[in-house]
Amino acid sequence: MLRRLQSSRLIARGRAHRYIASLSQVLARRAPVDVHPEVQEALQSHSPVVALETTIVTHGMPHPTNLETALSVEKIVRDQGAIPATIGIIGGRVKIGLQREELEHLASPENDPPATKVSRRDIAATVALKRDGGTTCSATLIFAAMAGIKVFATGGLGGVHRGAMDVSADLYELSRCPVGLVSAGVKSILDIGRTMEYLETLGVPVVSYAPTYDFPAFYSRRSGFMSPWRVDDPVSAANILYTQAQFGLNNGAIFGVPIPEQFEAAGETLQQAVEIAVREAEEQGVSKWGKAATPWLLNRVGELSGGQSLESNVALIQNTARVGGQIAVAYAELSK
Ligand code: PSU
Ligand code: MN
Repeated sequence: MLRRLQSSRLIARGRAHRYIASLSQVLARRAPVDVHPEVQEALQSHSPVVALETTIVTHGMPHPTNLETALSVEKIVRDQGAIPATIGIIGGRVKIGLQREELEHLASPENDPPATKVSRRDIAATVALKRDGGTTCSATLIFAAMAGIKVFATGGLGGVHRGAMDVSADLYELSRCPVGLVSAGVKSILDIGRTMEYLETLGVPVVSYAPTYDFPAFYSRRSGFMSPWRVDDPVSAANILYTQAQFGLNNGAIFGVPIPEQFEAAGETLQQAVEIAVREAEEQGVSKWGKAATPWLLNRVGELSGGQSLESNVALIQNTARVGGQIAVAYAELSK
């Protein structure tokens, strides 16, 4: 009985699932992974941990806002009673939890060669060639799942791009990493309707963490597309993740947390900038550069909006970090 209870706890804590090796297996194979001592201690004692990505640092925001934001987000996670694990790759070593100097290094605009933007496909090459890498949601989900981290907070995730056949790897990883991704929704640089349809096909629940079912659209609180589910407290969100774990459903879930209300007005202006940027990207054939599309669009929206997009971006990720911290605390409570 005790053994059965223990194994059910292991599953709920994300230790036992089929698609991704556990951290102990990976370490036993002497893969170049370093776990921050504080994160390791939290994982061992089953304390709440929140994963954070680094593409937002290397490709999503200009210096020094990228560094300031990453540090502030770590602090917000701590303020909720959880330990932040910012994930990235430095000199070919995967870091689960970055030291301050490592974060400063990734955030620096002067790295030569610059850090790569890493999704699943780029992990092995970045490690083998000893490069630096900012992990996207997709790669961050993989390392979070490996470590048994159940909650991950970010700003925006990727999705189905408009028109072109460009579907973010984030969506596939959500279908095979049992991690709750807390984000402010997807940007309207994407086709939000198709992104939602595709997530349904992949079996990934989309949950609005809001008073309405409306799925948030990053700069704006509502996209006009309805999520199938809605919660507005951390315990309900954690319960969904816990139930998925109990049933051995190895997929993740998306929690869409709308940007704070005071940024709603800016959202309308930003929407116009997004429309212009998407048109320009098509005209200039940006999609030929593959993974450059998202960073290019983010940067162009920033230019067109005179920096207003950056202010909204900082506010919304701080908000998802707060909610992510709370969900992680609630999850740890459930799996005790
Ligand atoms: N959307 C944003 N900001 C970001 C990203 C997306 O508003 O920084 C980053 C995230 O790391 C996300 C990645 O996982 O871009 C998606 O890139 P792609 O569309 O190439 O999959
Ligand atoms: Mn893409």
